[in-house]
Amino acid sequence: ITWTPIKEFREILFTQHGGIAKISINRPQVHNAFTPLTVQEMIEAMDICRNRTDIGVIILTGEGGRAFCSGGDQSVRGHGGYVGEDTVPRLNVLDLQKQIRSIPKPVIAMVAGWAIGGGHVLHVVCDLTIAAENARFGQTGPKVGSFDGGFGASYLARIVGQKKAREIWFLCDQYDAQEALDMGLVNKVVPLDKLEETTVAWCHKILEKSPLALRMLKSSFNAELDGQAGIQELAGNATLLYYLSEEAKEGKNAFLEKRTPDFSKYPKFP
Ligand code: 2NE
Repeated sequence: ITWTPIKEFREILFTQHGGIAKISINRPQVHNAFTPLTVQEMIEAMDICRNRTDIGVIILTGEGGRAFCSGGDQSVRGHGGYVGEDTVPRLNVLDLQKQIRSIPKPVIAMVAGWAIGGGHVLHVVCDLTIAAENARFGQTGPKVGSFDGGFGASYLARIVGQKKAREIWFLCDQYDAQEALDMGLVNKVVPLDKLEETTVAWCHKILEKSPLALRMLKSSFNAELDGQAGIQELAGNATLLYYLSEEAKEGKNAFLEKRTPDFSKYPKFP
């Protein structure tokens, strides 16, 4: 599989294969722990994916085959957050989580090795997860003086159930790929050497489908869980569809032509 660079970054790789974009954390020496810069770069890459009409699906992963992501880089954890070159403490991974959920294109976590702590939450918020047999999942928050009570707790509980989610956070145990599959935390487990090939095959299946239907479905799944923000996303898609109609265009055209709109020919569906 040939991946063509989209944009150069310092702590991530951002590449493309046809309609598939791949965002890969490139800090394998620390099991792809993220700094504020890593996250800022992922946010920018995700934004590019959102705006590029030729991109239909996004793979989120980590370089090296030994880790997807081990969470926030503890060596730059300061007073009130993770500290980058500007010395400002941040938890900008929370913005990335929201972005992954709201981008109107499927995001697939491709997990080899560790998906731990804030790295585990990143795969949780992706739409789908494909795991290699060497994948290991878990939270460490209460062990290292942290927690994610947002999507990391409530959305995790929606996926694996309340009892299991509380076990994951309270015990900080690690779970292998088969255990993750059994609890519905991942969609598929494959040998490590088949991970990318399988993920790309899933992407191609998705790319064959109607992008608007996928978009509506993603926001529909979110709407039930995300309250007013979820409804806003779903309603935004309704507006998009309405703008495509002749009926909506009649309203705009009448305004620009300084006449009364004539909606009489548009049906009042039962
Ligand atoms: C992932 C795990 C279990 C792997 O263990 P092992 O034994 O296979 O590897 P090792 O030797 O621990 O790690 C290899 C190198 O990567 C560094 C290690 O310090 C080590 O460096 P050297 O000793 O070779 O120099 N490394 C690994 N994870 C790192 C990290 N997160 N930050 C900085 N360096 C890291 C084991 O490595 C582990 O438990 N890692 C820590 C996982 C963790 O606690 N992550 C933070 C959770 S909190 C969080 O992510 C968060 C949040 O809760 C809320 C908001 C935002 C973030």
